[in-house]
Amino acid sequence: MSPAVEDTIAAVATARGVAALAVVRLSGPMAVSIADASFRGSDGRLADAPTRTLHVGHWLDGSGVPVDRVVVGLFRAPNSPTGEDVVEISCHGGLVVPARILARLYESGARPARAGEFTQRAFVHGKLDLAQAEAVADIIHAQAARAHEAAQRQLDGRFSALLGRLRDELTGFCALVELELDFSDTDQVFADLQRLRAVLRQCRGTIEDLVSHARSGSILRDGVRVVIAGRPNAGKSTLLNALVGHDRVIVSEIEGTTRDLVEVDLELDGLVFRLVDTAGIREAGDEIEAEGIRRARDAAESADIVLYVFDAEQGLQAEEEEIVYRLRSAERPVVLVANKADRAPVAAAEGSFVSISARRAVDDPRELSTLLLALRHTAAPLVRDAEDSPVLLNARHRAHLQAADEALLRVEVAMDAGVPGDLLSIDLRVALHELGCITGVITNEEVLDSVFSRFCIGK
Ligand SMILES: Nc1nc2c(ncn2[C@@H]2O[C@H](COP(=O)(O)OP(=O)(O)OP(=O)(O)O)[C@@H](O)[C@H]2O)c(=O)[nH]1
Ligand SMILES: [Mg+2]
Repeated sequence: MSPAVEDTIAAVATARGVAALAVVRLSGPMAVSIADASFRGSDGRLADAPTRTLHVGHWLDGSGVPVDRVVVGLFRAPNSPTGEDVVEISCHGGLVVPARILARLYESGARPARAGEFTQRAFVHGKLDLAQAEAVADIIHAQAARAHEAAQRQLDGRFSALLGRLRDELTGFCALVELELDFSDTDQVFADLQRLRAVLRQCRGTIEDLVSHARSGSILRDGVRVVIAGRPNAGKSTLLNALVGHDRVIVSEIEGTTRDLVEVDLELDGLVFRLVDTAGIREAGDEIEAEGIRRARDAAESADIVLYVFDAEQGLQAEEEEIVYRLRSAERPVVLVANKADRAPVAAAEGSFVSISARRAVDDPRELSTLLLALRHTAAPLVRDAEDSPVLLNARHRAHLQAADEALLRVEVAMDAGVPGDLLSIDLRVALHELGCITGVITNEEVLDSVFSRFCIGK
Protein backbone atom coordinates (compact mmCIF):
# COMPACT_ATOMS: atom_id res chain seq x y z
CA MET A 1 0.00 0.00 0.00
CA SER A 2 1.83 3.06 -1.17
CA PRO A 3 0.92 6.37 0.42
CA ALA A 4 -0.59 7.95 -2.71
CA VAL A 5 -1.56 11.12 -0.90
CA GLU A 6 -2.59 12.98 -4.03
CA ASP A 7 -5.85 10.98 -4.14
CA THR A 8 -8.91 11.92 -2.17
CA ILE A 9 -10.20 8.94 -0.21
CA ALA A 10 -13.64 8.23 1.26
CA ALA A 11 -15.17 5.62 3.56
CA VAL A 12 -17.90 5.07 6.10
CA ALA A 13 -16.08 5.30 9.44
CA THR A 14 -18.81 3.78 11.58
CA ALA A 15 -19.85 0.12 11.80
CA ARG A 16 -22.33 -1.18 9.22
CA GLY A 17 -25.83 -1.82 10.53
CA VAL A 18 -28.91 -0.19 11.98
CA ALA A 19 -27.89 2.81 14.06
CA ALA A 20 -29.06 6.35 14.84
CA LEU A 21 -26.11 7.99 13.15
CA ALA A 22 -23.19 7.20 10.86
CA VAL A 23 -20.10 9.15 9.81
CA VAL A 24 -18.72 9.23 6.28
CA ARG A 25 -15.15 10.56 6.00
CA LEU A 26 -13.35 12.20 3.15
CA SER A 27 -9.67 13.17 3.10
CA GLY A 28 -7.38 14.59 0.44
CA PRO A 29 -6.77 17.63 -1.72
CA MET A 30 -10.19 17.46 -3.42
CA ALA A 31 -12.18 16.74 -0.25
CA VAL A 32 -13.88 20.12 -0.07
CA SER A 33 -14.84 20.40 -3.76
CA ILE A 34 -16.06 16.78 -3.86
CA ALA A 35 -18.30 17.42 -0.82
CA ASP A 36 -19.53 20.74 -2.28
CA ALA A 37 -20.73 18.86 -5.36
CA SER A 38 -23.48 17.23 -3.28
CA PHE A 39 -23.86 19.28 -0.11
CA ARG A 40 -26.30 22.20 0.05
CA GLY A 41 -25.53 23.91 3.32
CA SER A 42 -27.79 26.56 4.85
CA ASP A 43 -24.72 28.83 5.13
CA GLY A 44 -23.31 28.41 1.64
CA ARG A 45 -20.44 26.47 0.13
CA LEU A 46 -17.81 24.65 2.16
CA ALA A 47 -15.16 26.15 -0.11
CA ASP A 48 -15.92 29.57 1.40
CA ALA A 49 -16.16 28.35 5.01
CA PRO A 50 -13.44 28.65 7.61
CA THR A 51 -11.65 25.58 8.95
CA ARG A 52 -12.95 23.63 11.95
CA THR A 53 -16.58 24.54 11.42
CA LEU A 54 -19.84 22.58 11.34
CA HIS A 55 -22.50 23.02 8.67
CA VAL A 56 -26.08 21.82 8.50
CA GLY A 57 -27.68 21.09 5.16
CA HIS A 58 -28.98 18.56 2.66
CA TRP A 59 -27.02 15.90 0.88
CA LEU A 60 -28.19 15.48 -2.70
CA ASP A 61 -27.87 12.55 -5.07
CA GLY A 62 -26.62 12.86 -8.67
CA SER A 63 -29.96 14.19 -9.94
CA GLY A 64 -30.29 16.76 -7.17
CA VAL A 65 -32.76 14.80 -5.01
CA PRO A 66 -32.12 15.06 -1.23
CA VAL A 67 -30.77 11.86 0.30
CA ASP A 68 -30.54 13.03 3.92
CA ARG A 69 -30.22 16.01 6.18
CA VAL A 70 -26.66 16.00 7.46
CA VAL A 71 -24.12 17.84 9.59
CA VAL A 72 -20.77 18.36 7.88
CA GLY A 73 -17.51 19.00 9.74
CA LEU A 74 -14.79 20.84 7.83
CA PHE A 75 -11.10 20.60 8.74
CA ARG A 76 -8.56 22.18 6.44
CA ALA A 77 -4.95 21.00 6.08
CA PRO A 78 -2.71 20.90 7.99
CA ASN A 79 -4.76 21.13 11.23
CA SER A 80 -6.94 18.12 10.54
CA PRO A 81 -7.00 14.49 11.66
CA THR A 82 -4.98 13.36 8.63
CA GLY A 83 -3.04 16.56 7.94
CA GLU A 84 -5.02 16.96 4.68
CA ASP A 85 -8.36 18.64 3.97
CA VAL A 86 -10.94 16.47 5.75
CA VAL A 87 -14.73 16.52 5.52
CA GLU A 88 -16.77 14.42 7.93
CA ILE A 89 -20.42 13.90 7.12
CA SER A 90 -22.68 12.89 10.01
CA CYS A 91 -25.80 11.36 8.56
CA HIS A 92 -28.54 8.95 9.61
CA GLY A 93 -27.30 5.43 10.17
CA GLY A 94 -28.56 2.17 8.69
CA LEU A 95 -27.64 0.36 5.54
CA VAL A 96 -28.92 2.85 2.94
CA VAL A 97 -28.04 6.48 3.75
CA PRO A 98 -24.28 6.10 4.41
CA ALA A 99 -23.91 3.87 1.35
CA ARG A 100 -25.73 6.40 -0.90
CA ILE A 101 -23.61 9.29 0.37
CA LEU A 102 -20.47 7.25 -0.18
CA ALA A 103 -21.55 6.24 -3.70
CA ARG A 104 -22.05 9.93 -4.52
CA LEU A 105 -18.54 10.76 -3.22
CA TYR A 106 -17.08 8.11 -5.52
CA GLU A 107 -19.06 9.53 -8.48
CA SER A 108 -17.62 12.95 -7.69
CA GLY A 109 -13.99 11.81 -7.76
CA ALA A 110 -13.09 10.20 -4.43
CA ARG A 111 -11.79 6.67 -4.32
CA PRO A 112 -12.50 3.99 -1.68
CA ALA A 113 -10.11 4.20 1.28
CA ARG A 114 -8.16 1.10 2.19
CA ALA A 115 -8.08 -0.28 5.71
CA GLY A 116 -6.19 2.14 7.95
CA GLU A 117 -5.55 4.62 5.16
CA PHE A 118 -6.78 7.68 7.09
CA THR A 119 -4.38 6.83 9.93
CA GLN A 120 -1.62 6.08 7.44
CA ARG A 121 -2.05 9.56 6.00
CA ALA A 122 -1.85 11.01 9.51
CA PHE A 123 1.45 9.11 9.87
CA VAL A 124 2.74 10.32 6.49
CA HIS A 125 1.96 13.91 7.50
CA GLY A 126 3.68 13.53 10.86
CA LYS A 127 0.50 13.67 12.97
CA LEU A 128 1.53 10.54 14.83
CA ASP A 129 4.33 8.00 14.65
CA LEU A 130 4.05 4.32 13.87
CA ALA A 131 3.84 3.16 17.49
CA GLN A 132 1.07 5.68 18.09
CA ALA A 133 -0.75 4.54 14.93
CA GLU A 134 -0.60 0.99 16.30
CA ALA A 135 -2.04 2.27 19.56
CA VAL A 136 -5.00 3.61 17.56
CA ALA A 137 -5.56 0.08 16.18
CA ASP A 138 -5.29 -1.33 19.70
CA ILE A 139 -7.87 1.17 20.95
CA ILE A 140 -10.30 0.15 18.23
CA HIS A 141 -9.73 -3.55 18.90
CA ALA A 142 -9.70 -3.32 22.71
CA GLN A 143 -12.20 -5.74 24.19
CA ALA A 144 -12.17 -4.37 27.72
CA ALA A 145 -11.29 -1.24 29.64
CA ARG A 146 -7.81 -2.15 30.84
CA ALA A 147 -6.47 -3.01 27.37
CA HIS A 148 -7.96 0.27 26.20
CA GLU A 149 -6.22 2.22 28.97
CA ALA A 150 -2.85 0.66 28.09
CA ALA A 151 -3.30 1.53 24.41
CA GLN A 152 -4.31 5.05 25.38
CA ARG A 153 -1.03 5.45 27.27
CA GLN A 154 0.87 4.39 24.14
CA LEU A 155 -1.08 6.91 22.06
CA ASP A 156 0.06 9.57 24.54
CA GLY A 157 3.50 9.12 23.01
CA ARG A 158 5.34 8.05 26.15
CA PHE A 159 6.69 4.93 24.41
CA SER A 160 7.78 7.04 21.45
CA ALA A 161 9.46 9.53 23.78
CA LEU A 162 11.31 6.73 25.57
CA LEU A 163 12.53 5.32 22.26
CA GLY A 164 13.53 8.80 21.14
CA ARG A 165 15.69 9.21 24.28
CA LEU A 166 17.30 5.81 23.68
CA ARG A 167 18.09 6.74 20.11
CA ASP A 168 19.55 10.08 21.19
CA GLU A 169 21.84 8.36 23.70
CA LEU A 170 23.01 5.86 21.11
CA THR A 171 23.46 8.49 18.40
CA GLY A 172 25.71 10.45 20.75
CA PHE A 173 27.59 7.28 21.55
CA CYS A 174 27.93 6.49 17.86
CA ALA A 175 29.34 9.96 17.09
CA LEU A 176 31.83 9.51 19.88
CA VAL A 177 33.13 6.18 18.65
CA GLU A 178 33.15 7.29 15.03
CA LEU A 179 34.71 10.71 15.43
CA GLU A 180 36.08 11.58 18.78
CA LEU A 181 37.60 8.51 20.27
CA ASP A 182 41.29 9.18 20.17
CA PHE A 183 43.11 5.91 20.59
CA SER A 184 46.47 7.58 20.96
CA ASP A 185 45.61 8.84 24.44
CA THR A 186 45.05 5.74 26.53
CA ASP A 187 43.80 7.56 29.66
CA GLN A 188 41.17 9.38 27.67
CA VAL A 189 40.19 6.16 25.88
CA PHE A 190 39.72 4.48 29.22
CA ALA A 191 37.46 7.27 30.52
CA ASP A 192 35.42 7.27 27.32
CA LEU A 193 35.08 3.51 27.29
CA GLN A 194 33.80 3.57 30.89
CA ARG A 195 31.20 6.14 29.93
CA LEU A 196 30.20 4.21 26.83
CA ARG A 197 29.83 1.01 28.83
CA ALA A 198 27.49 2.80 31.23
CA VAL A 199 25.38 4.15 28.36
CA LEU A 200 25.21 0.69 26.79
CA ARG A 201 24.21 -0.98 30.03
CA GLN A 202 21.51 1.57 30.61
CA CYS A 203 20.11 1.23 27.07
CA ARG A 204 20.11 -2.55 27.24
CA GLY A 205 18.44 -2.43 30.65
CA THR A 206 15.63 -0.25 29.30
CA ILE A 207 15.15 -2.47 26.24
CA GLU A 208 15.16 -5.68 28.26
CA ASP A 209 12.67 -4.18 30.67
CA LEU A 210 10.31 -3.39 27.80
CA VAL A 211 10.70 -6.86 26.27
CA SER A 212 9.97 -8.50 29.62
CA HIS A 213 6.53 -6.85 29.52
CA ALA A 214 5.67 -8.49 26.21
CA ARG A 215 3.79 -11.49 27.58
CA SER A 216 1.75 -9.40 29.91
CA GLY A 217 0.97 -7.00 27.04
CA SER A 218 -0.41 -9.80 24.93
CA ILE A 219 -2.49 -11.12 27.85
CA LEU A 220 -3.94 -7.66 28.34
CA ARG A 221 -4.68 -7.35 24.63
CA ASP A 222 -5.98 -10.87 23.91
CA GLY A 223 -7.45 -11.80 27.29
CA VAL A 224 -6.40 -14.14 30.11
CA ARG A 225 -6.74 -17.71 28.87
CA VAL A 226 -8.29 -19.73 31.68
CA VAL A 227 -8.44 -23.45 30.98
CA ILE A 228 -10.92 -25.49 33.03
CA ALA A 229 -9.45 -28.97 33.42
CA GLY A 230 -10.14 -32.04 35.52
CA ARG A 231 -11.50 -35.58 35.45
CA PRO A 232 -14.74 -36.46 33.63
CA ASN A 233 -17.87 -35.47 35.56
CA ALA A 234 -15.95 -33.18 37.91
CA GLY A 235 -18.39 -30.44 36.86
CA LYS A 236 -16.17 -28.40 34.51
CA SER A 237 -18.93 -27.64 32.02
CA THR A 238 -21.41 -26.83 34.80
CA LEU A 239 -18.85 -24.40 36.19
CA LEU A 240 -18.31 -22.75 32.80
CA ASN A 241 -22.08 -22.26 32.42
CA ALA A 242 -22.29 -20.78 35.92
CA LEU A 243 -19.40 -18.40 35.23
CA VAL A 244 -20.83 -17.06 31.97
CA GLY A 245 -24.37 -16.99 33.36
CA HIS A 246 -26.08 -19.05 30.68
CA ASP A 247 -26.42 -22.59 29.46
CA ARG A 248 -23.51 -22.45 26.99
CA VAL A 249 -22.16 -26.03 26.99
CA ILE A 250 -23.70 -29.47 27.41
CA VAL A 251 -23.73 -30.88 30.93
CA SER A 252 -24.61 -34.52 31.64
CA GLU A 253 -23.96 -37.25 34.12
CA ILE A 254 -22.35 -39.33 31.38
CA GLU A 255 -18.56 -39.25 31.75
CA GLY A 256 -16.78 -37.89 28.70
CA THR A 257 -19.55 -35.46 27.65
CA THR A 258 -17.23 -32.65 26.53
CA ARG A 259 -14.95 -33.62 23.64
CA ASP A 260 -13.64 -30.51 21.96
CA LEU A 261 -12.35 -27.26 23.45
CA VAL A 262 -15.06 -24.64 23.88
CA GLU A 263 -14.02 -21.01 24.43
CA VAL A 264 -16.26 -18.37 25.98
CA ASP A 265 -15.28 -14.82 27.00
CA LEU A 266 -16.05 -13.37 30.40
CA GLU A 267 -15.29 -9.77 31.39
CA LEU A 268 -14.25 -9.09 34.97
CA ASP A 269 -12.99 -5.73 36.22
CA GLY A 270 -12.21 -4.48 32.73
CA LEU A 271 -10.20 -7.58 31.86
CA VAL A 272 -11.26 -10.29 29.40
CA PHE A 273 -11.01 -13.86 30.65
CA ARG A 274 -11.11 -16.41 27.83
CA LEU A 275 -12.63 -19.47 29.54
CA VAL A 276 -11.89 -22.80 27.88
CA ASP A 277 -13.93 -25.90 28.72
CA THR A 278 -12.09 -29.16 28.02
CA ALA A 279 -12.63 -32.92 27.88
CA GLY A 280 -12.27 -34.74 31.21
CA ILE A 281 -8.83 -36.30 31.57
CA ARG A 282 -8.85 -40.13 31.97
CA GLU A 283 -7.92 -43.28 30.02
CA ALA A 284 -9.82 -42.54 26.80
CA GLY A 285 -12.77 -44.68 25.74
CA ASP A 286 -12.41 -44.07 22.00
CA GLU A 287 -10.30 -42.27 19.43
CA ILE A 288 -12.31 -39.06 19.47
CA GLU A 289 -12.18 -38.82 23.24
CA ALA A 290 -8.42 -39.51 23.15
CA GLU A 291 -7.99 -36.55 20.81
CA GLY A 292 -10.16 -34.41 23.10
CA ILE A 293 -8.01 -35.35 26.07
CA ARG A 294 -4.83 -34.59 24.15
CA ARG A 295 -6.24 -31.13 23.35
CA ALA A 296 -7.25 -30.65 26.99
CA ARG A 297 -3.71 -31.40 28.18
CA ASP A 298 -2.16 -29.10 25.55
CA ALA A 299 -4.58 -26.33 26.46
CA ALA A 300 -3.74 -26.65 30.16
CA GLU A 301 -0.03 -26.55 29.39
CA SER A 302 -0.37 -23.31 27.42
CA ALA A 303 -2.98 -21.66 29.67
CA ASP A 304 -2.38 -18.42 31.51
CA ILE A 305 -4.34 -19.89 34.43
CA VAL A 306 -5.67 -23.44 34.96
CA LEU A 307 -8.84 -23.97 36.97
CA TYR A 308 -8.38 -27.56 38.04
CA VAL A 309 -11.79 -28.93 39.06
CA PHE A 310 -12.13 -32.08 41.18
CA ASP A 311 -15.01 -33.82 42.86
CA ALA A 312 -14.98 -32.85 46.53
CA GLU A 313 -16.59 -36.15 47.47
CA GLN A 314 -13.76 -38.12 45.89
CA GLY A 315 -10.95 -35.74 46.73
CA LEU A 316 -7.93 -35.06 44.53
CA GLN A 317 -6.65 -38.39 43.13
CA ALA A 318 -2.95 -39.25 43.06
CA GLU A 319 -2.72 -38.91 39.26
CA GLU A 320 -4.48 -35.55 39.48
CA GLU A 321 -1.98 -34.35 42.06
CA GLU A 322 0.72 -35.25 39.59
CA ILE A 323 -0.92 -33.25 36.78
CA VAL A 324 -1.23 -30.22 39.06
CA TYR A 325 2.34 -30.63 40.27
CA ARG A 326 3.64 -30.73 36.70
CA LEU A 327 1.68 -27.63 35.71
CA ARG A 328 2.93 -25.71 38.73
CA SER A 329 6.51 -26.81 38.10
CA ALA A 330 6.17 -25.27 34.63
CA GLU A 331 5.07 -22.03 36.35
CA ARG A 332 1.47 -22.38 35.23
CA PRO A 333 -0.75 -20.80 37.90
CA VAL A 334 -3.31 -23.42 39.02
CA VAL A 335 -6.45 -22.65 41.02
CA LEU A 336 -7.76 -25.86 42.60
CA VAL A 337 -11.54 -26.05 42.70
CA ALA A 338 -13.26 -28.62 44.94
CA ASN A 339 -16.67 -28.94 43.29
CA LYS A 340 -19.96 -30.46 44.44
CA ALA A 341 -19.57 -28.92 47.88
CA ASP A 342 -23.34 -29.40 48.26
CA ARG A 343 -22.65 -33.11 48.65
CA ALA A 344 -19.41 -32.98 50.58
CA PRO A 345 -18.90 -29.78 52.53
CA VAL A 346 -15.15 -29.35 52.82
CA ALA A 347 -13.43 -27.51 55.60
CA ALA A 348 -12.66 -24.03 54.29
CA ALA A 349 -9.59 -24.02 56.50
CA GLU A 350 -7.71 -26.05 53.93
CA GLY A 351 -6.99 -22.81 52.10
CA SER A 352 -5.25 -24.48 49.19
CA PHE A 353 -8.41 -24.82 47.13
CA VAL A 354 -11.69 -23.07 46.50
CA SER A 355 -14.72 -25.04 47.56
CA ILE A 356 -17.90 -24.49 45.55
CA SER A 357 -21.01 -26.10 44.17
CA ALA A 358 -21.14 -25.33 40.47
CA ARG A 359 -24.70 -26.65 40.40
CA ARG A 360 -25.80 -24.14 43.05
CA ALA A 361 -23.81 -21.41 41.29
CA VAL A 362 -25.89 -21.83 38.15
CA ASP A 363 -28.87 -20.41 40.07
CA ASP A 364 -27.01 -18.30 42.61
CA PRO A 365 -24.02 -16.30 41.33
CA ARG A 366 -23.01 -15.47 44.94
CA GLU A 367 -21.70 -19.03 45.14
CA LEU A 368 -18.93 -17.95 42.72
CA SER A 369 -17.58 -15.03 44.72
CA THR A 370 -14.59 -16.84 46.28
CA LEU A 371 -13.63 -18.38 42.96
CA LEU A 372 -13.87 -15.02 41.17
CA LEU A 373 -11.70 -13.48 43.85
CA ALA A 374 -9.11 -16.23 43.34
CA LEU A 375 -9.24 -15.67 39.55
CA ARG A 376 -8.71 -11.91 39.87
CA HIS A 377 -5.94 -12.43 42.38
CA THR A 378 -4.16 -14.96 40.14
CA ALA A 379 -4.54 -12.80 37.03
CA ALA A 380 -3.29 -9.57 38.65
CA PRO A 381 0.47 -10.31 38.43
CA LEU A 382 0.07 -11.58 34.84
CA VAL A 383 -0.98 -8.16 33.56
CA ARG A 384 0.68 -5.86 36.10
CA ASP A 385 3.83 -5.41 33.99
CA ALA A 386 1.83 -4.29 30.97
CA GLU A 387 -0.17 -1.87 33.08
CA ASP A 388 3.03 -0.24 34.36
CA SER A 389 4.56 -0.13 30.90
CA PRO A 390 4.31 2.79 28.47
CA VAL A 391 3.62 0.33 25.68
CA LEU A 392 1.22 -2.43 24.78
CA LEU A 393 4.03 -4.40 23.19
CA ASN A 394 3.20 -6.31 20.01
CA ALA A 395 5.22 -8.91 18.09
CA ARG A 396 6.64 -6.27 15.75
CA HIS A 397 7.94 -4.10 18.59
CA ARG A 398 9.37 -7.13 20.35
CA ALA A 399 11.29 -8.30 17.25
CA HIS A 400 12.87 -4.86 16.77
CA LEU A 401 13.69 -4.44 20.47
CA GLN A 402 15.31 -7.87 20.58
CA ALA A 403 17.35 -7.20 17.45
CA ALA A 404 18.50 -3.88 18.94
CA ASP A 405 19.46 -5.58 22.19
CA GLU A 406 21.45 -8.26 20.35
CA ALA A 407 23.32 -5.60 18.38
CA LEU A 408 24.16 -3.74 21.61
CA LEU A 409 25.37 -6.97 23.18
CA ARG A 410 27.73 -7.40 20.21
CA VAL A 411 29.00 -3.86 20.83
CA GLU A 412 29.67 -4.70 24.49
CA VAL A 413 31.54 -7.87 23.57
CA ALA A 414 33.55 -6.03 20.91
CA MET A 415 34.46 -3.26 23.35
CA ASP A 416 35.75 -5.79 25.82
CA ALA A 417 37.84 -7.31 23.07
CA GLY A 418 39.35 -3.90 22.24
CA VAL A 419 37.80 -3.67 18.77
CA PRO A 420 38.35 -0.19 17.20
CA GLY A 421 35.61 2.43 17.36
CA ASP A 422 34.69 2.49 13.68
CA LEU A 423 33.89 -1.22 13.86
CA LEU A 424 31.79 -0.77 16.99
CA SER A 425 29.70 1.78 15.16
CA ILE A 426 28.46 -0.82 12.67
CA ASP A 427 26.44 -2.63 15.32
CA LEU A 428 25.47 0.63 16.98
CA ARG A 429 23.92 1.67 13.71
CA VAL A 430 22.07 -1.64 13.52
CA ALA A 431 20.60 -0.92 16.97
CA LEU A 432 19.64 2.62 15.95
CA HIS A 433 17.98 1.27 12.83
CA GLU A 434 15.97 -1.32 14.77
CA LEU A 435 14.73 1.25 17.31
CA GLY A 436 13.90 3.66 14.49
CA CYS A 437 11.73 1.01 12.83
CA ILE A 438 9.42 0.93 15.88
CA THR A 439 8.30 4.53 15.67
CA GLY A 440 8.67 4.65 11.90
CA VAL A 441 11.63 7.08 11.77
CA ILE A 442 12.92 4.36 9.47
CA THR A 443 10.34 2.40 7.58
CA ASN A 444 9.46 0.58 4.41
CA GLU A 445 6.28 -0.26 2.58
CA GLU A 446 6.12 -3.81 3.81
CA VAL A 447 6.06 -2.63 7.42
CA LEU A 448 3.45 0.02 6.67
CA ASP A 449 1.30 -2.55 4.90
CA SER A 450 1.33 -4.92 7.82
CA VAL A 451 0.70 -2.20 10.41
CA PHE A 452 -2.15 -0.44 8.62
CA SER A 453 -3.92 -3.51 7.26
CA ARG A 454 -4.86 -4.32 10.89
CA PHE A 455 -7.18 -1.32 10.90
CA CYS A 456 -10.76 -1.13 9.78
CA ILE A 457 -11.75 0.78 6.68
CA GLY A 458 -12.61 4.36 7.56
CA LYS A 459 -9.94 4.65 10.29
N1 LIG B 1 -24.36 -32.39 43.15
C1 LIG B 1 -23.68 -31.70 42.24
N2 LIG B 1 -23.61 -32.15 41.00
C2 LIG B 1 -22.92 -31.42 40.09
C3 LIG B 1 -22.25 -30.22 40.44
N3 LIG B 1 -21.63 -29.73 39.36
C4 LIG B 1 -21.90 -30.61 38.35
N4 LIG B 1 -22.67 -31.61 38.79
C5 LIG B 1 -23.20 -32.74 38.03
O1 LIG B 1 -22.12 -33.57 37.64
C6 LIG B 1 -22.38 -34.13 36.36
C7 LIG B 1 -21.22 -33.82 35.40
O2 LIG B 1 -21.19 -32.43 35.16
P1 LIG B 1 -20.43 -31.78 33.92
O3 LIG B 1 -20.44 -30.32 34.13
O4 LIG B 1 -21.01 -32.31 32.66
O5 LIG B 1 -19.01 -32.40 34.17
P2 LIG B 1 -17.71 -32.27 33.26
O6 LIG B 1 -16.55 -32.13 34.18
O7 LIG B 1 -17.89 -31.20 32.25
O8 LIG B 1 -17.66 -33.68 32.58
P3 LIG B 1 -17.02 -34.13 31.17
O9 LIG B 1 -17.45 -33.20 30.12
O10 LIG B 1 -17.54 -35.50 30.97
O11 LIG B 1 -15.53 -34.15 31.36
C8 LIG B 1 -23.70 -33.55 35.89
O12 LIG B 1 -24.71 -34.49 36.18
C9 LIG B 1 -23.83 -32.30 36.73
O13 LIG B 1 -25.18 -31.93 36.93
C10 LIG B 1 -22.37 -29.76 41.80
O14 LIG B 1 -21.84 -28.73 42.18
N5 LIG B 1 -23.08 -30.54 42.64
MG1 LIG C 1 -17.88 -31.23 30.25
